Amino acid sequence: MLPPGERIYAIGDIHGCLDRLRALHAEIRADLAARPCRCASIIHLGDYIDRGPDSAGVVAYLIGCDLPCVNLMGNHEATALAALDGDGAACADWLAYGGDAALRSWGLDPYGPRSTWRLPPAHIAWMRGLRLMHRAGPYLFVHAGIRPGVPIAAQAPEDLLRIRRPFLDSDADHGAIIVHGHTPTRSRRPERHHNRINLDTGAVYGGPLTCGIFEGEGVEFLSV
Ligand SMILES: [Mn+2]
Repeated sequence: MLPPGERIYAIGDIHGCLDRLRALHAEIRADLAARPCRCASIIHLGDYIDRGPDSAGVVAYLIGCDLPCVNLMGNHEATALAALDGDGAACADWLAYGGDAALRSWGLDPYGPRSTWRLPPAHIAWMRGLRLMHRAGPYLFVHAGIRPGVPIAAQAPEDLLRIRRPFLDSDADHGAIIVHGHTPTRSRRPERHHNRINLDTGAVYGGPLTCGIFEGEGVEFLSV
Protein backbone atom coordinates (compact mmCIF):
# COMPACT_ATOMS: atom_id res chain seq x y z
CA MET A 1 0.00 0.00 0.00
CA LEU A 2 0.98 3.63 -0.29
CA PRO A 3 2.05 5.34 2.95
CA PRO A 4 -0.76 7.16 4.81
CA GLY A 5 -1.29 10.69 3.52
CA GLU A 6 0.04 9.93 0.06
CA ARG A 7 -2.13 10.03 -3.06
CA ILE A 8 -1.06 9.55 -6.68
CA TYR A 9 -3.04 10.53 -9.74
CA ALA A 10 -1.64 8.68 -12.80
CA ILE A 11 -2.75 9.80 -16.26
CA GLY A 12 -2.61 7.70 -19.44
CA ASP A 13 -1.71 8.59 -23.02
CA ILE A 14 -2.60 12.19 -23.99
CA HIS A 15 -1.50 12.42 -27.66
CA GLY A 16 -2.16 16.12 -28.19
CA CYS A 17 -5.58 16.14 -26.51
CA LEU A 18 -4.97 19.38 -24.60
CA ASP A 19 -8.65 20.07 -23.85
CA ARG A 20 -9.04 16.65 -22.20
CA LEU A 21 -5.85 17.15 -20.20
CA ARG A 22 -7.02 20.54 -18.92
CA ALA A 23 -10.40 19.05 -18.02
CA LEU A 24 -8.81 16.13 -16.16
CA HIS A 25 -6.45 18.45 -14.26
CA ALA A 26 -9.49 20.56 -13.29
CA GLU A 27 -11.16 17.41 -11.89
CA ILE A 28 -7.98 16.56 -9.98
CA ARG A 29 -7.77 20.07 -8.51
CA ALA A 30 -11.42 19.78 -7.45
CA ASP A 31 -10.74 16.37 -5.88
CA LEU A 32 -7.74 17.77 -3.99
CA ALA A 33 -9.85 20.68 -2.75
CA ALA A 34 -12.65 18.36 -1.62
CA ARG A 35 -10.33 15.73 -0.09
CA PRO A 36 -7.02 17.36 0.82
CA CYS A 37 -4.05 15.08 1.39
CA ARG A 38 -0.56 15.66 2.76
CA CYS A 39 1.36 14.40 -0.24
CA ALA A 40 -0.24 14.39 -3.68
CA SER A 41 1.46 13.86 -7.00
CA ILE A 42 0.42 13.50 -10.61
CA ILE A 43 2.24 11.03 -12.80
CA HIS A 44 1.87 11.36 -16.57
CA LEU A 45 2.62 8.04 -18.25
CA GLY A 46 4.01 9.46 -21.51
CA ASP A 47 2.91 9.87 -25.13
CA TYR A 48 2.09 13.57 -24.84
CA ILE A 49 2.50 14.19 -28.56
CA ASP A 50 1.42 12.90 -31.99
CA ARG A 51 -1.88 12.06 -33.70
CA GLY A 52 -4.08 14.51 -31.77
CA PRO A 53 -4.75 18.19 -32.37
CA ASP A 54 -2.30 20.05 -30.12
CA SER A 55 0.97 18.34 -29.19
CA ALA A 56 2.75 21.70 -28.89
CA GLY A 57 0.01 22.94 -26.56
CA VAL A 58 0.26 19.86 -24.33
CA VAL A 59 4.03 20.26 -23.94
CA ALA A 60 3.76 24.02 -23.26
CA TYR A 61 0.92 23.43 -20.79
CA LEU A 62 2.85 20.79 -18.83
CA ILE A 63 6.02 22.91 -18.74
CA GLY A 64 3.94 25.64 -17.09
CA CYS A 65 1.84 23.34 -14.88
CA ASP A 66 1.99 24.19 -11.18
CA LEU A 67 0.72 20.79 -9.99
CA PRO A 68 3.37 18.44 -8.51
CA CYS A 69 4.02 16.33 -11.62
CA VAL A 70 6.26 13.40 -12.45
CA ASN A 71 6.48 13.15 -16.25
CA LEU A 72 7.47 9.82 -17.80
CA MET A 73 8.68 9.28 -21.36
CA GLY A 74 6.59 7.54 -24.01
CA ASN A 75 7.79 5.93 -27.21
CA HIS A 76 6.42 8.88 -29.21
CA GLU A 77 8.69 11.33 -27.40
CA ALA A 78 11.66 8.94 -27.82
CA THR A 79 10.98 8.66 -31.55
CA ALA A 80 10.55 12.43 -31.95
CA LEU A 81 13.84 13.10 -30.14
CA ALA A 82 15.67 10.54 -32.31
CA ALA A 83 14.16 12.14 -35.43
CA LEU A 84 15.18 15.62 -34.31
CA ASP A 85 18.69 14.24 -33.72
CA GLY A 86 18.80 13.24 -37.40
CA ASP A 87 17.99 9.51 -37.28
CA GLY A 88 16.45 8.84 -40.71
CA ALA A 89 14.50 5.73 -39.70
CA ALA A 90 13.07 7.62 -36.72
CA CYS A 91 11.98 10.47 -39.03
CA ALA A 92 10.01 8.01 -41.16
CA ASP A 93 8.51 6.36 -38.07
CA TRP A 94 7.61 9.71 -36.53
CA LEU A 95 5.70 10.80 -39.64
CA ALA A 96 4.04 7.38 -39.99
CA TYR A 97 2.72 7.41 -36.41
CA GLY A 98 1.26 10.87 -36.05
CA GLY A 99 4.31 13.12 -36.06
CA ASP A 100 2.84 15.05 -38.98
CA ALA A 101 0.07 16.39 -36.73
CA ALA A 102 2.62 17.18 -34.03
CA LEU A 103 4.89 19.12 -36.40
CA ARG A 104 1.90 21.10 -37.69
CA SER A 105 0.97 21.98 -34.10
CA TRP A 106 4.40 23.62 -33.79
CA GLY A 107 3.70 25.54 -37.00
CA LEU A 108 6.16 23.36 -38.97
CA ASP A 109 5.80 21.60 -42.32
CA PRO A 110 6.04 17.82 -41.84
CA TYR A 111 6.94 17.35 -45.49
CA GLY A 112 9.41 20.23 -45.66
CA PRO A 113 13.16 19.77 -45.26
CA ARG A 114 14.08 18.20 -41.92
CA SER A 115 16.36 21.15 -41.22
CA THR A 116 13.18 23.22 -40.82
CA TRP A 117 11.90 20.99 -37.99
CA ARG A 118 12.92 23.44 -35.30
CA LEU A 119 10.95 22.95 -32.11
CA PRO A 120 11.28 25.43 -29.24
CA PRO A 121 14.47 24.48 -27.35
CA ALA A 122 12.55 24.46 -24.07
CA HIS A 123 10.14 21.86 -25.48
CA ILE A 124 13.00 19.63 -26.64
CA ALA A 125 14.77 20.00 -23.28
CA TRP A 126 11.55 19.04 -21.49
CA MET A 127 11.20 15.91 -23.61
CA ARG A 128 14.84 14.96 -23.01
CA GLY A 129 14.30 15.26 -19.26
CA LEU A 130 11.42 12.77 -19.12
CA ARG A 131 12.00 9.73 -16.90
CA LEU A 132 11.56 6.07 -17.83
CA MET A 133 9.87 4.88 -14.64
CA HIS A 134 8.72 5.86 -11.19
CA ARG A 135 8.36 3.56 -8.19
CA ALA A 136 5.93 4.26 -5.33
CA GLY A 137 4.81 1.72 -2.72
CA PRO A 138 3.76 -1.48 -4.52
CA TYR A 139 3.47 0.28 -7.88
CA LEU A 140 5.84 0.77 -10.80
CA PHE A 141 4.70 3.49 -13.19
CA VAL A 142 6.03 3.13 -16.74
CA HIS A 143 4.83 3.97 -20.25
CA ALA A 144 4.43 0.56 -21.93
CA GLY A 145 5.27 -2.19 -19.44
CA ILE A 146 8.18 -4.43 -18.52
CA ARG A 147 9.70 -7.62 -19.92
CA PRO A 148 8.49 -10.49 -17.71
CA GLY A 149 11.26 -12.41 -15.97
CA VAL A 150 13.79 -9.55 -16.11
CA PRO A 151 14.54 -7.68 -12.86
CA ILE A 152 13.19 -4.12 -12.91
CA ALA A 153 16.68 -2.64 -12.54
CA ALA A 154 17.81 -4.58 -15.64
CA GLN A 155 14.91 -3.64 -17.94
CA ALA A 156 15.84 -2.30 -21.38
CA PRO A 157 14.56 1.22 -22.11
CA GLU A 158 13.07 0.00 -25.41
CA ASP A 159 10.91 -2.49 -23.49
CA LEU A 160 9.78 0.13 -20.97
CA LEU A 161 8.81 2.40 -23.87
CA ARG A 162 7.34 -0.05 -26.39
CA ILE A 163 6.58 -3.55 -25.10
CA ARG A 164 3.16 -5.12 -25.73
CA ARG A 165 3.44 -8.94 -25.78
CA PRO A 166 4.60 -10.83 -23.81
CA PHE A 167 3.88 -8.28 -21.06
CA LEU A 168 0.18 -7.91 -21.83
CA ASP A 169 -0.47 -11.68 -21.72
CA SER A 170 1.71 -12.35 -18.69
CA ASP A 171 0.20 -13.67 -15.48
CA ALA A 172 3.54 -13.43 -13.68
CA ASP A 173 4.05 -11.55 -10.46
CA HIS A 174 6.48 -8.82 -11.57
CA GLY A 175 7.46 -7.81 -8.04
CA ALA A 176 5.41 -4.63 -8.45
CA ILE A 177 2.00 -3.79 -9.86
CA ILE A 178 2.83 -2.23 -13.22
CA VAL A 179 0.79 0.91 -13.98
CA HIS A 180 1.05 1.65 -17.68
CA GLY A 181 -0.47 3.06 -20.85
CA HIS A 182 0.69 2.59 -24.48
CA THR A 183 -1.85 -0.04 -25.57
CA PRO A 184 -5.35 1.47 -25.72
CA THR A 185 -7.99 -0.73 -24.10
CA ARG A 186 -10.69 -2.05 -26.44
CA SER A 187 -13.33 -1.21 -23.87
CA ARG A 188 -12.09 2.40 -23.61
CA ARG A 189 -12.19 1.85 -19.85
CA PRO A 190 -9.21 1.34 -17.57
CA GLU A 191 -8.28 -2.31 -17.04
CA ARG A 192 -7.22 -3.71 -13.71
CA HIS A 193 -5.38 -7.04 -13.51
CA HIS A 194 -3.61 -8.61 -10.54
CA ASN A 195 -0.18 -7.66 -11.89
CA ARG A 196 -0.87 -4.51 -13.97
CA ILE A 197 -3.26 -1.61 -14.51
CA ASN A 198 -3.74 -0.14 -18.00
CA LEU A 199 -4.78 3.53 -17.98
CA ASP A 200 -4.70 4.15 -21.76
CA THR A 201 -8.37 4.54 -22.61
CA GLY A 202 -7.69 5.83 -26.13
CA ALA A 203 -8.36 9.57 -25.68
CA VAL A 204 -7.09 10.28 -29.19
CA TYR A 205 -9.32 7.54 -30.65
CA GLY A 206 -12.56 8.89 -29.22
CA GLY A 207 -12.22 7.38 -25.72
CA PRO A 208 -11.86 9.39 -22.52
CA LEU A 209 -8.63 10.52 -20.87
CA THR A 210 -8.32 8.57 -17.64
CA CYS A 211 -6.42 8.84 -14.41
CA GLY A 212 -6.03 6.22 -11.72
CA ILE A 213 -6.21 7.56 -8.17
CA PHE A 214 -3.95 5.51 -5.88
CA GLU A 215 -4.32 5.88 -2.13
CA GLY A 216 -3.71 3.36 0.66
CA GLU A 217 -4.48 -0.05 -0.83
CA GLY A 218 -7.13 1.26 -3.18
CA VAL A 219 -7.38 2.43 -6.76
CA GLU A 220 -10.22 4.48 -8.22
CA PHE A 221 -10.57 5.85 -11.71
CA LEU A 222 -11.57 9.23 -13.04
CA SER A 223 -12.24 9.80 -16.76
CA VAL A 224 -13.14 12.87 -18.75
MN1 LIG B 1 2.98 4.56 -26.57
